[in-house]
Amino acid sequence: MAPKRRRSRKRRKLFKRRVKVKAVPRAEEPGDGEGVSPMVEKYWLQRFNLFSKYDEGIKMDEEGWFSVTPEEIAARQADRCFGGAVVIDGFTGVGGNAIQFAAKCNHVIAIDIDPKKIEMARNNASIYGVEEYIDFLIGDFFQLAPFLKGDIVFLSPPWGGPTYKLRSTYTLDLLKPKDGYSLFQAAQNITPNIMMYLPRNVDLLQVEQLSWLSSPPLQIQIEENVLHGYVKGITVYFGDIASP
Ligand code: MGP
Ligand code: SAH
Repeated sequence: MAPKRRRSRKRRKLFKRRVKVKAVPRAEEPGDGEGVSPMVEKYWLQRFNLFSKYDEGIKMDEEGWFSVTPEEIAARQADRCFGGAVVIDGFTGVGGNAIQFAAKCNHVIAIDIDPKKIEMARNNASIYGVEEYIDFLIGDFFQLAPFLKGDIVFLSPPWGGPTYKLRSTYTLDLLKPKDGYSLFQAAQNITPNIMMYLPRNVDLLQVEQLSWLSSPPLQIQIEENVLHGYVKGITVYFGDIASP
């Protein structure tokens, strides 16, 4: 069994709440002929945690497999929606987050630079019966941001692939295609209500500094996302959607 990940006392202090997420129990058998690559197999084994309706025709590509937000985590993030909220999902991927937002918020604007991801996200949203609540846009979030209006911006950009975890600390300049500060500024011009899904080894002091880019500083909440007893990622909430 893999060793539990341990946090320093300093990191523990930065977390206001630890949210446990119940995993979907399912017997797992590796390699059922679906032809997944060795790199993807580890994620395929977790497929029902990623999409509980995986067997109903969910479509994924390699980046989708290692980047999608597990369904129970995405559902928790979507709980931050408030009445009538329009959510902008700036990095939609295969739709893990957009689907859960569509189920709980008023409307979703789902953006991805890769047309194939948007095609897959649309297919996956239809399996969950929520595609009518989503506007899908193919484009670069940074170019589109000045023209977007919404109540919440959700940011789950590329972290540079699964090797993100090889570093002891993941700094915000490593986010793709632009650093975390540029990303945050682009979102802040739309709304102060921002959610960021970040690596579990992210530099939490840098994350806190993002809230200081506003005057007065934005309210901030940092949450660990735990699945099967393991920390999968960290969600940071800014503005009115952060719990005090
Ligand atoms: P992981 O660390 O690659 O997987 O990703 P796991 O199963 O924890 O592997 P282990 O070997 O560390 O035990 C954990 C989670 O992070 C994934 O389920 C995704 O939700 C998220 N994630 C990983 N990557 C590489 C990305 C990324 O590039 N972008 C986004 N938005 N999320 C990612
Ligand atoms: N939250 C998603 C996963 C996002 S992965 C899910 O749960 O499925 C990150 C996505 O960002 C990738 O699909 C990639 O194509 C997209 N991306 C990369 N650069 C982008 C940009 N400049 N604008 C919009 N999307 C971008």
